[in-house]
Amino acid sequence: MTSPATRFTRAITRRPAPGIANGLRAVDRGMPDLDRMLAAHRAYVDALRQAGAEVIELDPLADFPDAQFVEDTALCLPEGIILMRPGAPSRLGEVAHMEPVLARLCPGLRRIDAPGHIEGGDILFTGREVLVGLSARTDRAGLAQLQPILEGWGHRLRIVDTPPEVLHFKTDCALLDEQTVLATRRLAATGCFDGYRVLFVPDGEEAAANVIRFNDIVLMPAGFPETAAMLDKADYAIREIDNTDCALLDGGMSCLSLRLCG
Ligand code: CIR
Repeated sequence: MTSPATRFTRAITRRPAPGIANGLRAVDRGMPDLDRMLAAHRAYVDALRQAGAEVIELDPLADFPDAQFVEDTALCLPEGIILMRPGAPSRLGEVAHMEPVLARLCPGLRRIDAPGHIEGGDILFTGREVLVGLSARTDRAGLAQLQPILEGWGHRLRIVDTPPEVLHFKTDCALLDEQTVLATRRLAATGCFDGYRVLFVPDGEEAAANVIRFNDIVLMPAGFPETAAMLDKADYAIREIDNTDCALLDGGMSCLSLRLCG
C-alpha cells in the first residue's frame, strides 16, 4: 500500500487548552471535560505512534479554544504545504502559531490570503484528486487561490458541496484507500464520490464517518459498533479512540492532526 494519500511519516498535534469550554460548536450538547479530553488525546497520539508516526506535540494555545483541531490550519501534500485561512474568525490566529512549525519541516510554504477562506477539514486528498467542499468555512475566493497552487503541483481540484447541516466536508467522510471512501449517505447523495467505492456508515452512526487512515491503521471514534464491524469485515485494522469530548465541539479524528510524509 503506497498511496501518498494514506502513507505518512509524521503527524502534528496540539494538546487541548483549559479554555476548551469556549470552543465553537453548532449545537450545545454539554460542556467538554478537559481531563477526559486530554486522556483521549494521549490515546490518539499513542495510536499515531503505533501506526508509525513521529508525532510533534505542540503546547496548548490559551487564547484559541479550538486550536487542538490543527487540521484546519494547513493542507499538507507530498509536494508542499499550504497554510489555510479559517473561515471562523476566532480561529484565524491559529495559523500564525502553526506557520513556524511547518516552515521548519517544509521550505517554501504557500498560503491562502485574504479575502479567501479555507479550512483543512473541507479538503480530502484521495491520491488521484483533491476534493474540496464549499461550506460555511470554505469559500470560492479561497478556492480560486488554491486551484493554481494545486495545478502547479500536478493535482486536480474538484469542487464539491458540503450539506448545509454539516460543518466540514470531512465531517462526513474519510479516505480508506485510494479507491475507497467511508461516507454518510447524505454526503454521498451529492454525487461527489462517483467513481469511488463507498462504504456507508450505518444509519444512526453518521458521527463515525470522520476517521483517518494512517499507514496500515484506521483511527476511528469509539462507540460505533456497526461501523467498526463493517470496517473490520472489510479488512481494515481499526483502532478506536474516545471522541466524546471533541465531539461536543464538532471535532473528530481527522481534525486532531496534520499528517505528513517527509
Ligand atoms: C470548529 O468549529 O471550528 C471546531 N469546534 C471544530 C473543528 C473541527 N475540525 C475539523 O473538522 N477539521
